[in-house]
Amino acid sequence: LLKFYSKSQTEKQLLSLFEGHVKFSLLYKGSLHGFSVSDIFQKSINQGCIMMVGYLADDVIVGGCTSQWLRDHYAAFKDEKAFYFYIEQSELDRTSVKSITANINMINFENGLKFHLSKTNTSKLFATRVDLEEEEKVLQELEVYRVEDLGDLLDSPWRELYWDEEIRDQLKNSIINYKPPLNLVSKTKVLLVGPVGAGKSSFISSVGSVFHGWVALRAMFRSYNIKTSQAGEQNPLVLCDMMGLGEEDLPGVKVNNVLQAVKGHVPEGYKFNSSEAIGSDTRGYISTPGIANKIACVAFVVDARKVQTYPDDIQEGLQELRLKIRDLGVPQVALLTHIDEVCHAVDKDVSRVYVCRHIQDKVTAAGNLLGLPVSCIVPVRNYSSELELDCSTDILILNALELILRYADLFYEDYDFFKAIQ
Ligand SMILES: Nc1nc2c(ncn2[C@@H]2O[C@H](COP(=O)(O)OP(=O)(O)OP(=O)(O)O)[C@@H](O)[C@H]2O)c(=O)[nH]1
Ligand SMILES: [Mg+2]
Repeated sequence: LLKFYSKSQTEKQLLSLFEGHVKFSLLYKGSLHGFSVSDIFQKSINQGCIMMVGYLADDVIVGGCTSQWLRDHYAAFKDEKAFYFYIEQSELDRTSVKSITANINMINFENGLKFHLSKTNTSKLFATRVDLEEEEKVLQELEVYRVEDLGDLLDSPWRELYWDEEIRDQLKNSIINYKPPLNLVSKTKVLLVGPVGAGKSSFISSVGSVFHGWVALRAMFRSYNIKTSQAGEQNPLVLCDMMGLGEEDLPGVKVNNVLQAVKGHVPEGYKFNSSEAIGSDTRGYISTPGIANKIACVAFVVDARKVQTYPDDIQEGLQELRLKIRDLGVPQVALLTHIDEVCHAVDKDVSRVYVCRHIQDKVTAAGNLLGLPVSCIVPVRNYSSELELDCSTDILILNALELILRYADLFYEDYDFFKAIQ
């Protein structure tokens, strides 16, 4: 904001114009982008709620807000949330309006405030305070902001996590240095299970990305060793990918075949076929799996967008799996994916994940769906289309791995006990 105003004071006043928590993102600044009205339109269209802030001489600020930008430049439209405001001698004055009129030369907040282009000099913008019966005045600066509603954000996070690079590196190191407990196995096997398209394979490739490995994924039972250094050293953590659970008539893996994999019967590279039941006549079938073949932790992967609406057969399949896997003594956790697609604020900044009320609800819903306590469920954002790594995204992925490994260790620690009772 302009130099002659202390930024915090003006910003506070502007924030106070709105009822809930909001955040401003600058879309347009006259001195930067030029004072052309068509540029303002172009930059502001389809951005949701927009606030214009104009600076006149003598420290006077005039501005207005609309809850949606016009699709048609030549339209008058109703806007229940629109208002205009003046700040003069540090006093803020806000007036609600019911409608806005705009064309290529002007934007009119009812009969209060009017922004317009001079007919003679198109490189200048003007504002008129019509309600004060003032003549038009030249704008020294004009800023347009997108106003983001943070109303769904909690004041403090419901789960504490720190988001700096040091923490990320610590988490990374703790996973690089991980060793399975009790020298029972050299590798800890984790199986990802969940509906088709939930993000199982993406999670494995995201882990690969965090460690700068390279992971290619195919639709078969495959285990992925994560390379944790450029030298190609392999981590004792092995993530096993498989076909997703199918909905209704869609092809997908059946509950019994998942259990076969958990028990360690399914050979590496097995190509799932939704109609075939895995059994002793399956090629490469491991009839007497040792502890090294067995899965030490099952990580359910569910899509945050669908967690409350999965069809009955998926819900039943997940419940059945949970009970049967529990009886095998295999610990279970869950990853909630696609969180960026249920919360705009989280899409912009993943570190907001634990202040988003919406995502907290989804985690609770995932707990109900799977019959797991909320403490074993973590939200993650997979690297899907992004090319750049992001520290907070890394932290969530590493945090999920840490949870998985903590539970996998319990499998080995309790192994003798479960072997004895089976
Ligand atoms: N935006 C977003 N997209 C995701 C996320 N996770 C996965 N995706 C996308 O969702 C689609 C499905 O992801 P996959 O990883 O193939 O899902 P899957 O669980 O392996 O699916 P199947 O192997 O078919 O059972 C892909 O297009 C991914 O790019 C996420 O956290 N955020
Ligand atoms: Mg997959």
